[in-house]
Amino acid sequence: MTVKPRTHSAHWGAFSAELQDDKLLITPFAGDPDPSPLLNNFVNALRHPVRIATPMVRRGWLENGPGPDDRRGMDEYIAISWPQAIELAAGELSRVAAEFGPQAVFGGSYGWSSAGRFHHAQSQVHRFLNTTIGGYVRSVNSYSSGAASVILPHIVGDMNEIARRGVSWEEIAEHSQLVLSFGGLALKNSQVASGGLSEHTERGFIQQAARRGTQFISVSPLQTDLPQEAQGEWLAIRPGTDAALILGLLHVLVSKQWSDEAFLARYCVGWDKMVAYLQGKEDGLVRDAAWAADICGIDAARISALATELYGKRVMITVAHALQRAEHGEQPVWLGLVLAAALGQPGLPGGGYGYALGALGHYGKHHNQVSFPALPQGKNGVEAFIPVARIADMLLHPGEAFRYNGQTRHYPTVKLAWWAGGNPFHHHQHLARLRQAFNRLDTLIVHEVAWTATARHADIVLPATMTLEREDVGGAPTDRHLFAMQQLAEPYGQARDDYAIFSELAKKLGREQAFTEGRTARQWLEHLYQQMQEKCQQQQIPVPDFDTFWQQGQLTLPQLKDGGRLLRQLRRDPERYPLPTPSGKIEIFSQTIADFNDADCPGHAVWLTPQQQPDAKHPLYLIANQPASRLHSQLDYGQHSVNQKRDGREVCRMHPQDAAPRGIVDGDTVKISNARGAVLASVEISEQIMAGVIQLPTGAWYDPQDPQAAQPLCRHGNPNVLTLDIGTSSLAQGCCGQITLVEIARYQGTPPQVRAFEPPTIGDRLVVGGNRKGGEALG
Ligand code: PGD
Repeated sequence: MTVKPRTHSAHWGAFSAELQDDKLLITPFAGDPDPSPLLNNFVNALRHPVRIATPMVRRGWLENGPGPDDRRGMDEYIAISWPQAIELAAGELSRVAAEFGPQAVFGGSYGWSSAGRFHHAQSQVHRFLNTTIGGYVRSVNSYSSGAASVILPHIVGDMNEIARRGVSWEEIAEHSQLVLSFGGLALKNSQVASGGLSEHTERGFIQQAARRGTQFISVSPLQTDLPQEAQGEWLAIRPGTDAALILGLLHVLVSKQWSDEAFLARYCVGWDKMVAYLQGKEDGLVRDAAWAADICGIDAARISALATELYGKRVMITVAHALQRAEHGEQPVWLGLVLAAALGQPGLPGGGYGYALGALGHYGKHHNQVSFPALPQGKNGVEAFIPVARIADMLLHPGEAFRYNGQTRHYPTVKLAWWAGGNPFHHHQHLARLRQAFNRLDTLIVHEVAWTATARHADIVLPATMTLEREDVGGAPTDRHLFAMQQLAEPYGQARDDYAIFSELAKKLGREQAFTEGRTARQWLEHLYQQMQEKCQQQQIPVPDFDTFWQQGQLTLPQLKDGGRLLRQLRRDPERYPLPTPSGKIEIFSQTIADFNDADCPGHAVWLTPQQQPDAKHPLYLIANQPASRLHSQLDYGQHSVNQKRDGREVCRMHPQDAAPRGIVDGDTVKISNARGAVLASVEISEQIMAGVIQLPTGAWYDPQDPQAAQPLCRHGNPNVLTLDIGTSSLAQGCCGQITLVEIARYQGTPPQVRAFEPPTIGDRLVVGGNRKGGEALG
């Protein structure tokens, strides 16, 4: 089949795609100065055998009916028709809603799905559940910034303003003298942005800044977290100890009287309490450079020298998302801001604090004057929610109390979970525990493009189209280009768009009009576009009509250059532009947080020793960070991702000093293990990682050799087998997926074959029996 070039967009870049004799050819958007190699993950994806071709139902669920079942994750599936699937799924939703109410349905459905704004799967799930059964148990915050999104509103008033709308790259390239980056600025992270990213400009700006003389210092266990273009310095730090380092730096500034007392008095509250803590006024423990050195592994002289380098310069402090995906992850986020304040930098051109700069392609960009609207989600009548990473706790401990942002709440009792556009067996921690948690459900319904581990745990699997098989509009508030995502290929097998699936289900439930409002998918695109067009007209921004936009394939929107405005305005006039914090100032001490009385997040930033400490059994840190070869787990079977694996396995990195005593050499298959399980990976020996640390990126599809084992072995290299499923603190309850502790050994014998991309067993016989309603419907 041959199809002429069509415009399209992904979270990792805009492109045009064409089919030549069934071969997919991708050409990056001509305006992108540094296109992402992730585009190559599309070339073999459309007709890959791991795609899901028809609706499926898990045999155990069909035979025994809804209910807890340990066979999830290892059962076979039965292919069913769409009418059967719609009947089963709608029937089960009705049963649960009638017996237990919508508060027994979990519809958080966390996940990035695809770039199109209309077919955004999570919004579709929410709208469907709101308009059909009146609501669902939702989740709040994200796996990306679980801790930061709760702490930042308390201390600076607004997360968006300090992150997405923070100081721009343009300003940094022009003004910053020193960029001190905790967690680095790796381009593998800024190559993606939810909704789309048409211009990858980070490399260029870093290059431009370095040429002008900006000094870059990256504090990280991994040298590769700072792009070569920065020509910067790598300060290797023990994982999870940045808070201690920053306290040590603050102590030096205070003792040398280099802290900007005028700034601290006028624009901040609580500096006196921080100084008392640094000096150990209450507990006798002085948090000086020597104290910090013992914890973070950077020697005291270097910490003092770093403070000297910072003093008197235009300094930009950045703290990566990764740092707060760890025990007490709130603390480095808070301390990064305190350090910038102590240096008197917030609000100066190219100075201050950029939370998560470089962690995603959104940050450091300008904002569109008008954005493309989201699909309206309707009203959720259920009050219960969980912090997103507490999913397993909720399912394992219904009714139990938990702390969140100063409140004591209780986990709801959930019977049915509906997931579209996410992969919990990629994004969650301690996967054996997650499996136990999902096994408690009556029913798990999943819409997926391909047989991910999440789909393999589902009771009803509904095959979804992938982005290239449908129409949508791609765009983000930080991307000046809006793209018509034109359909390139027919859906795989019987796959349907999430919207089509939900429309059919809503019809079955007698709520079609409420869900669809009488619109086809194309009519929704036109409707949403018209809403944007009206807003543009109000602001005298010329935009073409929908048909012209669709034909042109793209549109350029005007942008506001107002990055960093929150702190710039505060600095200009704190009375006129107070921060949206209780004091109107930067809260170095927060009375609100102090009054929560949670020992694991007191009223000012502190160093708290994590419960995970290296010991004889697990002497090495494992960093489970974002992958370079794909977005999360998406298209792990794609060409580019597969090409970076070795023997089909994910590659981990370790230092020669750790490899030699274990007899490990480059290219070996290794087993990385701890009390929660083990994973196999291929090893690369590298001096770009500090000794005592192993790095294994996330995103290799979970491929357990023994799915039922309490400590499973993943043949493919998914590090979330090993990570710990606890909250960052009682304040935010963010995920702690970034760091854990492990041992590593050479794999003895012939390693088992990776089977992650083979579909599960599909049964050829429909066995209808037991006591279930669904089976009767199929009979
Ligand atoms: P993705 O792989 O993007 O991961 O977690 P997330 O669940 O978002 O999953 C998206 C899924 O949606 C894919 O399986 C894809 O096939 C499917 N999909 C794509 N398009 C569609 C569609 O149109 N319809 C449907 N129905 N499905 C679709 C990411 C999460 O992981 C995030 S954001 C972060 S930041 C966390 N990072 C870490 C980490 O650093 N370390 C650890 N250990 N763990 C993490 N987990 C988190």
